[in-house]
Amino acid sequence: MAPPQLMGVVNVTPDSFSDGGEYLDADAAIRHGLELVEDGAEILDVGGESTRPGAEEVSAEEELKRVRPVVAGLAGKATLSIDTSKATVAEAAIEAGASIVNDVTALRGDPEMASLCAERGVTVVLMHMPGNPRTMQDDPRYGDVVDEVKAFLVERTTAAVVAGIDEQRIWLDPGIGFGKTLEHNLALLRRLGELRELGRPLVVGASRKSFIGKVDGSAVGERLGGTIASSVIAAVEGADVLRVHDVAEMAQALRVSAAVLG
Ligand code: HH2
Repeated sequence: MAPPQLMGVVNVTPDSFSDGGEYLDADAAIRHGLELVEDGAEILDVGGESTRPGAEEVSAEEELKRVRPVVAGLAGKATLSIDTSKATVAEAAIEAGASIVNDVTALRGDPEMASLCAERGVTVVLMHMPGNPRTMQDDPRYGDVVDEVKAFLVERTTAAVVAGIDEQRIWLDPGIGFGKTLEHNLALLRRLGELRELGRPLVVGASRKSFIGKVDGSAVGERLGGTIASSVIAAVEGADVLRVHDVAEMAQALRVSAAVLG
Protein backbone atom coordinates (compact mmCIF):
# COMPACT_ATOMS: atom_id res chain seq x y z
CA MET A 1 0.00 0.00 0.00
CA ALA A 2 1.50 3.36 -1.07
CA PRO A 3 0.58 5.72 1.79
CA PRO A 4 -2.03 8.22 0.57
CA GLN A 5 -1.86 11.93 1.29
CA LEU A 6 -4.31 13.25 3.84
CA MET A 7 -6.59 16.12 2.86
CA GLY A 8 -7.94 17.70 6.04
CA VAL A 9 -11.41 19.24 5.88
CA VAL A 10 -11.79 22.89 6.93
CA ASN A 11 -15.49 23.74 6.68
CA VAL A 12 -16.23 27.44 7.15
CA THR A 13 -19.99 26.92 7.16
CA PRO A 14 -22.89 27.06 9.62
CA ASP A 15 -24.50 23.89 8.22
CA SER A 16 -21.98 21.22 7.15
CA PHE A 17 -23.33 17.80 8.00
CA SER A 18 -20.76 16.87 10.65
CA ASP A 19 -19.03 20.07 11.81
CA GLY A 20 -21.35 22.90 10.72
CA GLY A 21 -20.84 26.04 12.81
CA GLU A 22 -17.69 24.82 14.57
CA TYR A 23 -15.27 26.90 12.48
CA LEU A 24 -17.44 29.65 11.01
CA ASP A 25 -15.18 32.28 12.53
CA ALA A 26 -12.06 32.76 10.35
CA ASP A 27 -9.60 32.61 13.26
CA ALA A 28 -11.15 29.37 14.54
CA ALA A 29 -10.99 27.87 11.03
CA ILE A 30 -7.34 28.89 10.62
CA ARG A 31 -6.45 27.44 14.03
CA HIS A 32 -8.25 24.23 13.09
CA GLY A 33 -6.39 24.05 9.75
CA LEU A 34 -3.03 24.49 11.51
CA GLU A 35 -3.92 21.69 13.93
CA LEU A 36 -4.77 19.41 11.01
CA VAL A 37 -1.35 20.15 9.48
CA GLU A 38 0.31 19.27 12.81
CA ASP A 39 -1.74 16.07 12.79
CA GLY A 40 -0.42 15.06 9.37
CA ALA A 41 -2.53 16.75 6.69
CA GLU A 42 -0.50 17.66 3.60
CA ILE A 43 -3.51 19.25 1.93
CA LEU A 44 -6.26 21.39 3.50
CA ASP A 45 -9.62 21.57 1.72
CA VAL A 46 -11.34 24.84 2.61
CA GLY A 47 -15.09 25.02 1.91
CA GLY A 48 -17.70 27.74 2.43
CA GLU A 49 -20.82 25.95 1.20
CA SER A 50 -22.24 22.69 2.49
CA THR A 51 -22.97 20.01 -0.11
CA ARG A 52 -25.09 17.86 2.18
CA PRO A 53 -28.44 16.78 0.70
CA GLY A 54 -30.92 19.65 0.91
CA ALA A 55 -28.37 22.29 2.02
CA GLU A 56 -29.23 25.95 1.35
CA GLU A 57 -27.44 27.53 -1.61
CA VAL A 58 -24.99 30.24 -0.61
CA SER A 59 -24.29 33.40 -2.66
CA ALA A 60 -20.81 33.88 -4.11
CA GLU A 61 -20.37 36.97 -1.90
CA GLU A 62 -21.16 35.05 1.27
CA GLU A 63 -19.02 32.07 0.26
CA LEU A 64 -16.10 34.39 -0.53
CA LYS A 65 -16.47 36.22 2.77
CA ARG A 66 -16.19 32.87 4.54
CA VAL A 67 -13.29 31.27 2.69
CA ARG A 68 -10.99 34.06 1.51
CA PRO A 69 -9.54 35.03 4.94
CA VAL A 70 -9.12 31.36 5.83
CA VAL A 71 -7.23 30.50 2.64
CA ALA A 72 -5.07 33.63 3.09
CA GLY A 73 -4.40 32.73 6.72
CA LEU A 74 -3.34 29.19 5.83
CA ALA A 75 -1.28 30.10 2.75
CA GLY A 76 2.19 28.61 2.94
CA LYS A 77 1.26 26.19 5.73
CA ALA A 78 0.01 23.34 3.49
CA THR A 79 -1.13 22.71 -0.05
CA LEU A 80 -4.50 24.43 -0.18
CA SER A 81 -7.60 23.20 -1.97
CA ILE A 82 -10.77 25.25 -2.40
CA ASP A 83 -14.00 23.24 -2.23
CA THR A 84 -16.30 25.26 -4.47
CA SER A 85 -18.25 25.06 -7.69
CA LYS A 86 -18.23 28.85 -8.27
CA ALA A 87 -15.52 30.34 -10.50
CA THR A 88 -15.42 33.70 -8.67
CA VAL A 89 -14.81 31.92 -5.37
CA ALA A 90 -12.17 29.65 -6.92
CA GLU A 91 -10.42 32.64 -8.50
CA ALA A 92 -10.22 34.59 -5.24
CA ALA A 93 -9.00 31.48 -3.41
CA ILE A 94 -6.31 30.90 -6.04
CA GLU A 95 -5.21 34.55 -5.64
CA ALA A 96 -5.08 33.96 -1.87
CA GLY A 97 -2.93 30.82 -2.19
CA ALA A 98 -5.00 27.78 -3.23
CA SER A 99 -3.48 25.49 -5.85
CA ILE A 100 -6.25 22.86 -6.06
CA VAL A 101 -9.88 23.42 -7.09
CA ASN A 102 -12.13 20.73 -5.64
CA ASP A 103 -15.38 21.04 -7.59
CA VAL A 104 -18.08 18.54 -6.59
CA THR A 105 -19.95 19.34 -9.83
CA ALA A 106 -16.92 18.28 -11.91
CA LEU A 107 -16.94 21.64 -13.77
CA ARG A 108 -20.67 21.49 -14.58
CA GLY A 109 -21.80 24.04 -11.98
CA ASP A 110 -20.33 27.22 -13.47
CA PRO A 111 -19.54 27.74 -17.17
CA GLU A 112 -16.49 29.85 -16.24
CA MET A 113 -14.87 27.25 -14.00
CA ALA A 114 -13.07 25.09 -16.59
CA SER A 115 -11.43 28.04 -18.37
CA LEU A 116 -10.37 29.58 -15.05
CA CYS A 117 -8.70 26.32 -13.97
CA ALA A 118 -7.04 25.98 -17.39
CA GLU A 119 -5.69 29.54 -17.31
CA ARG A 120 -4.40 29.29 -13.75
CA GLY A 121 -2.84 25.85 -14.20
CA VAL A 122 -4.28 24.53 -10.92
CA THR A 123 -4.95 20.91 -10.01
CA VAL A 124 -8.65 20.05 -10.41
CA VAL A 125 -10.61 17.39 -8.51
CA LEU A 126 -13.46 16.04 -10.65
CA MET A 127 -16.03 14.25 -8.48
CA HIS A 128 -18.94 12.03 -9.48
CA MET A 129 -22.38 13.29 -8.49
CA PRO A 130 -25.63 12.67 -10.37
CA GLY A 131 -27.73 15.87 -10.51
CA ASN A 132 -27.04 18.35 -7.71
CA PRO A 133 -26.92 18.18 -3.89
CA ARG A 134 -30.61 19.07 -3.64
CA THR A 135 -31.77 16.23 -5.87
CA MET A 136 -28.99 13.63 -5.75
CA GLN A 137 -30.50 11.39 -3.06
CA ASP A 138 -33.88 11.09 -4.84
CA ASP A 139 -33.88 7.35 -5.53
CA PRO A 140 -30.39 6.95 -7.05
CA ARG A 141 -30.20 4.03 -9.52
CA TYR A 142 -27.37 2.55 -11.56
CA GLY A 143 -26.86 -0.51 -13.73
CA ASP A 144 -23.35 -1.17 -12.43
CA VAL A 145 -22.40 1.73 -10.19
CA VAL A 146 -18.63 1.33 -10.64
CA ASP A 147 -18.88 1.18 -14.44
CA GLU A 148 -21.18 4.22 -14.53
CA VAL A 149 -19.02 6.29 -12.20
CA LYS A 150 -16.00 5.35 -14.29
CA ALA A 151 -17.73 6.38 -17.54
CA PHE A 152 -18.78 9.68 -15.97
CA LEU A 153 -15.22 10.40 -14.82
CA VAL A 154 -13.86 9.60 -18.30
CA GLU A 155 -16.43 11.97 -19.84
CA ARG A 156 -15.62 14.78 -17.38
CA THR A 157 -11.87 14.29 -17.88
CA THR A 158 -12.34 14.66 -21.64
CA ALA A 159 -14.43 17.81 -21.13
CA ALA A 160 -11.74 19.26 -18.85
CA VAL A 161 -8.95 18.48 -21.31
CA VAL A 162 -10.97 19.98 -24.19
CA ALA A 163 -11.34 23.13 -22.06
CA GLY A 164 -7.54 23.34 -21.83
CA ILE A 165 -6.85 21.71 -18.45
CA ASP A 166 -3.64 19.69 -18.42
CA GLU A 167 -4.64 16.03 -17.95
CA GLN A 168 -1.69 15.63 -15.57
CA ARG A 169 -3.43 18.08 -13.23
CA ILE A 170 -6.69 16.12 -12.97
CA TRP A 171 -7.60 14.07 -9.90
CA LEU A 172 -10.72 11.89 -9.82
CA ASP A 173 -13.18 11.11 -7.00
CA PRO A 174 -16.06 8.59 -6.99
CA GLY A 175 -18.14 10.92 -4.77
CA ILE A 176 -18.91 8.69 -1.80
CA GLY A 177 -22.36 9.69 -0.47
CA PHE A 178 -23.29 11.81 -3.48
CA GLY A 179 -26.38 10.29 -5.12
CA LYS A 180 -25.71 6.76 -3.87
CA THR A 181 -27.42 4.18 -1.71
CA LEU A 182 -25.54 2.22 0.95
CA GLU A 183 -24.89 -0.61 -1.53
CA HIS A 184 -23.55 1.83 -4.13
CA ASN A 185 -21.13 3.37 -1.63
CA LEU A 186 -19.92 -0.03 -0.42
CA ALA A 187 -19.40 -1.27 -3.99
CA LEU A 188 -17.39 1.84 -4.91
CA LEU A 189 -15.11 1.38 -1.90
CA ARG A 190 -14.76 -2.38 -2.41
CA ARG A 191 -14.01 -2.01 -6.12
CA LEU A 192 -12.11 1.28 -6.02
CA GLY A 193 -9.17 -0.50 -7.65
CA GLU A 194 -11.15 -0.60 -10.91
CA LEU A 195 -10.92 3.21 -11.09
CA ARG A 196 -7.13 2.93 -11.13
CA GLU A 197 -7.49 2.02 -14.81
CA LEU A 198 -8.31 5.71 -15.41
CA GLY A 199 -4.66 6.47 -14.75
CA ARG A 200 -5.22 9.54 -12.59
CA PRO A 201 -4.82 10.06 -8.82
CA LEU A 202 -7.91 9.03 -6.85
CA VAL A 203 -9.43 11.10 -4.04
CA VAL A 204 -11.84 9.41 -1.62
CA GLY A 205 -14.03 11.19 0.93
CA ALA A 206 -15.76 8.69 3.21
CA SER A 207 -15.28 10.67 6.41
CA ARG A 208 -18.27 10.57 8.82
CA LYS A 209 -20.68 9.99 5.94
CA SER A 210 -24.18 8.61 6.38
CA PHE A 211 -23.41 5.25 4.75
CA ILE A 212 -21.47 4.46 7.96
CA GLY A 213 -24.58 5.23 10.01
CA LYS A 214 -26.60 3.02 7.68
CA VAL A 215 -24.27 0.10 8.48
CA ASP A 216 -24.46 0.36 12.26
CA GLY A 217 -26.92 3.06 13.25
CA SER A 218 -24.19 5.45 14.43
CA ALA A 219 -24.89 9.19 14.70
CA VAL A 220 -22.68 11.59 12.76
CA GLY A 221 -20.37 12.22 15.74
CA GLU A 222 -19.84 8.48 16.28
CA ARG A 223 -18.39 7.47 12.92
CA LEU A 224 -14.63 7.61 13.46
CA GLY A 225 -14.21 3.82 13.43
CA GLY A 226 -16.25 3.52 10.24
CA THR A 227 -14.33 6.39 8.66
CA ILE A 228 -11.02 4.69 9.42
CA ALA A 229 -12.15 1.26 8.23
CA SER A 230 -13.51 2.53 4.93
CA SER A 231 -10.58 4.87 4.32
CA VAL A 232 -7.96 2.18 5.02
CA ILE A 233 -9.74 -0.13 2.58
CA ALA A 234 -9.77 2.69 0.02
CA ALA A 235 -6.03 3.16 0.58
CA VAL A 236 -5.35 -0.56 0.09
CA GLU A 237 -7.44 -0.41 -3.10
CA GLY A 238 -5.28 2.45 -4.38
CA ALA A 239 -6.65 5.81 -3.13
CA ASP A 240 -4.00 8.52 -3.42
CA VAL A 241 -5.73 11.18 -1.30
CA LEU A 242 -8.09 10.64 1.64
CA ARG A 243 -10.35 13.59 2.49
CA VAL A 244 -10.99 13.34 6.24
CA HIS A 245 -12.03 15.42 9.23
CA ASP A 246 -10.06 13.40 11.84
CA VAL A 247 -6.52 13.63 10.52
CA ALA A 248 -4.51 12.46 13.57
CA GLU A 249 -6.47 9.21 13.94
CA MET A 250 -6.42 8.57 10.20
CA ALA A 251 -2.66 9.18 10.04
CA GLN A 252 -2.09 6.63 12.80
CA ALA A 253 -4.33 4.08 11.10
CA LEU A 254 -2.33 4.49 7.89
CA ARG A 255 1.03 4.20 9.67
CA VAL A 256 -0.05 0.96 11.30
CA SER A 257 -1.62 -0.39 8.10
CA ALA A 258 1.57 0.36 6.18
CA ALA A 259 3.68 -1.32 8.87
CA VAL A 260 1.55 -4.45 8.79
CA LEU A 261 1.31 -4.66 5.03
CA GLY A 262 4.97 -3.78 4.53
N1 HH2 B 1 -17.46 15.35 0.40
C1 HH2 B 1 -17.96 16.49 0.93
C2 HH2 B 1 -17.58 17.74 0.43
N2 HH2 B 1 -16.68 17.85 -0.57
N3 HH2 B 1 -15.22 16.82 -2.11
C3 HH2 B 1 -14.70 15.71 -2.66
N4 HH2 B 1 -13.80 15.80 -3.64
N5 HH2 B 1 -15.05 14.46 -2.21
C4 HH2 B 1 -15.96 14.28 -1.22
O1 HH2 B 1 -16.27 13.11 -0.89
C5 HH2 B 1 -16.54 15.44 -0.62
C6 HH2 B 1 -16.14 16.72 -1.11
C7 HH2 B 1 -18.94 16.41 2.07
O2 HH2 B 1 -18.30 16.48 3.31
P1 HH2 B 1 -18.22 17.77 4.26
O3 HH2 B 1 -17.40 18.84 3.60
O4 HH2 B 1 -17.76 17.38 5.59
O5 HH2 B 1 -19.72 18.24 4.42
P2 HH2 B 1 -20.53 19.45 3.82
O6 HH2 B 1 -20.57 19.29 2.34
O7 HH2 B 1 -21.88 19.31 4.48
O8 HH2 B 1 -19.83 20.73 4.19
